[in-house]
Amino acid sequence: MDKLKSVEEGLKVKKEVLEISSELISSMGQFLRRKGFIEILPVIISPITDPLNHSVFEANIEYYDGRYSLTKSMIFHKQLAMRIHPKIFSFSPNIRLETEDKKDSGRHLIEFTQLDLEMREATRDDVMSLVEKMLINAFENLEEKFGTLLREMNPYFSVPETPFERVKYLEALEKYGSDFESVLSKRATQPFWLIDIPIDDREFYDKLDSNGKTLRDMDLIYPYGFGEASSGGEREYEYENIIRRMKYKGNDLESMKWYLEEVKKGIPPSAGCGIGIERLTRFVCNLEDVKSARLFAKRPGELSI
Ligand code: ASN
Repeated sequence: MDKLKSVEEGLKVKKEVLEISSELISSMGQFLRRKGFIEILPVIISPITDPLNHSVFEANIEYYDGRYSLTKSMIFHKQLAMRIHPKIFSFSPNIRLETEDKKDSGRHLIEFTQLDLEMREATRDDVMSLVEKMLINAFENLEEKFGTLLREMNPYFSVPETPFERVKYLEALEKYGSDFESVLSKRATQPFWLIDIPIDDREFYDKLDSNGKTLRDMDLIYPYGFGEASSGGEREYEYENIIRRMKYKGNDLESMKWYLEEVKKGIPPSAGCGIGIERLTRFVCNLEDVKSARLFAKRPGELSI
């Protein structure tokens, strides 16, 4: 059990960081409510979850004759929720049992929370513009409540300017090579969007552009080398397209039958994204590792309380 960390490790988080994180959560929730969103309760276990675009250890629970998976992301439940309400969000706990090579990335926890939001009939631009306003509102509130303290923790803290720059994935790849995301993040002083991500680099559920190569999606990237903040996009919602995309990706159709049956009955078009709370806290507080951004942080390859 040499990988078992002590209780103290999980409790090595500054009180101020927790206060700032709490303020971020509260600001963003209030902002979304003002914009007509409702908060839905998160789904922790389900027979369906996000297949992701990279492999992680599976986290399943056998139950009677069936099997539940722990939520990797609430993407499919967000799409289904669109039948009931046009604007939803959830602070969604995600379990992704990442391999231990990600332990020192500074950005990975195997249990984390994302503010997952989804809007019916929306475009990628609608989501980007909403997120920009939501972050600016949250940063302004932080400035007001924690100004001096925040600047002590993070000399680079500033309320970002809108609109955030939009960088096309393939153009950046050509210009800066395969490490472009990290190169651009390190040289940036403002958050920016990475858009039009190629089909091979993302899951099947982000909508394919009419060019057949890139997706109608986006990642938000933090400056000063903090890297990826959020991913999202417009969604595939038509049965035939979803089946085609799943086959292209090699996803297991059988394990997704619950979702596919509902898609066949019809789900509305939508767009949305998820923003990692611990990464946002890390960025705002200028923390070296995301493990210092929450209580009871669990890093890849470790057991922790
Ligand atoms: N939350 C993301 C989205 O809305 C999905 C993910 O976390 N992989 O696109």
